[in-house]
Amino acid sequence: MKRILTYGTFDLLHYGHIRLLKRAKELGDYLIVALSTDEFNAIKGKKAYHDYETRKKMLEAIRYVDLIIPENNWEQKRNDVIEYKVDTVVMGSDWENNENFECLKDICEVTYLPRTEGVSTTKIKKDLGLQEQENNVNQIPTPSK
Ligand code: C2G
Repeated sequence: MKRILTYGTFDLLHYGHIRLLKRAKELGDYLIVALSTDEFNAIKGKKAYHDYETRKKMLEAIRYVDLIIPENNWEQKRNDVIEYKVDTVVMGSDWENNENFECLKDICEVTYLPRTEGVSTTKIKKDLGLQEQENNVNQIPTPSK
């Protein structure tokens, strides 16, 4: 059984995340997702909309995901690979050549998959924010003639 491991925040789950998980699972038989905790997101400088438990429940509903473990820090990856007998670590191409993953190449394969263009949690938040502003503008009563 080929065991795959990937890491991420997976906030405001979107088709970029789903495509990553689908392709990662296609590389093996068992997919483990190390999900960033809220505390680790703070270290990463990220503020997720959904808390860890909610993000975990959403990932559990995805057919490609077999196990979810917490990602508490940058340093745990080597132990994760050993403890979960991981064959391949998979990440999106925005992580290509990142030392946090390159350093694992002596104990497992590391594969970077092309990132899905046109969608990101940041873009969703920004676009929604803009739409809200537009809605507010639309709600301003037009001056009576
Ligand atoms: N991703 C993607 N296409 C997108 C958005 C994200 O392929 N349009 C991939 C990312 O490359 C990553 C995964 O989906 O592999 C999860 O993305 P994030 O939740 O943004 O993860 P990130 O904050 O990059 O956390 O230790 C590593 C970090 O925990 C990764």
